[in-house]
Amino acid sequence: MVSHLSLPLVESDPEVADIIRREEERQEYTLELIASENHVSVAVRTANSSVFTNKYAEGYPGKRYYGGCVHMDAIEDLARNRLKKLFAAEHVNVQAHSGAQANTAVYMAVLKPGDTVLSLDLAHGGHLTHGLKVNFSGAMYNIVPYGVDRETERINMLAVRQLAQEHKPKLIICGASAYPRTFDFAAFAEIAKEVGARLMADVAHIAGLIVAGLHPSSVPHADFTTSTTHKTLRGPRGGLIMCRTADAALVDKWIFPGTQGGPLMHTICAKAVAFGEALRPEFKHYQQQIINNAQALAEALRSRGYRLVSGGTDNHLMLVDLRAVHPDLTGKQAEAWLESAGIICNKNMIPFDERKPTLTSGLRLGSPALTTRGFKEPEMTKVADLLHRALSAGEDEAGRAKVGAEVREFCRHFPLPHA
Ligand code: DSN
Repeated sequence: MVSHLSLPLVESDPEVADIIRREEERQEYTLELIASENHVSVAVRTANSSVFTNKYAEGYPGKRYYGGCVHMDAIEDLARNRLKKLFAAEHVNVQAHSGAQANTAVYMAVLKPGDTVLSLDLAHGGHLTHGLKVNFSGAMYNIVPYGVDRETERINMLAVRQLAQEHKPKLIICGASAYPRTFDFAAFAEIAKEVGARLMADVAHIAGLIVAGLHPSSVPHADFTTSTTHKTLRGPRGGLIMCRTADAALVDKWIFPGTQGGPLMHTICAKAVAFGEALRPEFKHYQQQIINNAQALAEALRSRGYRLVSGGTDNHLMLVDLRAVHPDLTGKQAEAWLESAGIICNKNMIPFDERKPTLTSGLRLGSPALTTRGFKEPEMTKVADLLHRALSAGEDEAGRAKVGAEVREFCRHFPLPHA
């Protein structure tokens, strides 16, 4: 493959250039099934590596702490306006360096140490910043977790309401990193209202689907919506917050100066480009294809005997319970075997998993990245076949290598976005 590195980097630092070239090659010739990853456009990548990386711009447009911010203001305003339009949001903040930073700012805005927070258990699909003990959120706040129903493996809103009434949380968090079903944001908002809690929706995984109208939006219901920008939204690695005008000053204050210093202006520049792409009609088609592809992959896996948590998926991801086909195989071992065959995914707990988080009984698979490279339903069926064959080869290294060669050839027909 042709590398896309610029000559100055190749000449000035061949060691780094070589590592980048190898990563380009890895991405080009492997099947990316990590649900939270994607391949950005060349336009997004160009903006992300622009001269905006040279500039300090602490503060907000029109109120900066440094001179020379005229173009910083222009780009941040453009990013903010495009984002407002995408989600019909009253107020947005595009400075959060990441999803974790976005969540931190919201917690600082509405909580005091020791306050009670109701959030989805990480072991049932939640996120570490939603209250894991070893994360600041779990160390700082009194976390009451809700889980999924054992039978349906879906969030049971009656159970959420009961917990909320019992524990009277200050903040309710909805959103997940491994939940294949639709969130009922309106029901969460109703519960929050009943118990006097604020509501935060972390839509990092499903942001692109929301923009396309393929998942209900959290924005009319939640006090705060946080997200990353690099998953289904297909922008640069970063975060954002959306809220109502009444909370705008509070949110902005807790991003800067509350929890961050100088914004990453090159990332904000790339966010502006990504938001511009998401405003185009083709973005809706892309999101619809993500869902179609997830369903095709789910169906092909089911027909090969795999059990999917909750029986399937409404969105871009699925959780595969490996035990139905490979009772002794851990997610950890499966992830490693698949990687050796060029299929990249992550081990994941399934609800009520009896194995440790470092082993797990499941895999999380997502369709956004493969959809970006042009895969449609027939290709997803082939992905399921390759995946099943690699796992069935198991210890047989030669068998996995054979699948790996097919994966490489397959990828050659679907090149990544290039200049
Ligand atoms: N690590 C991300 C994911 O994979 O879902 C969430 O932050």
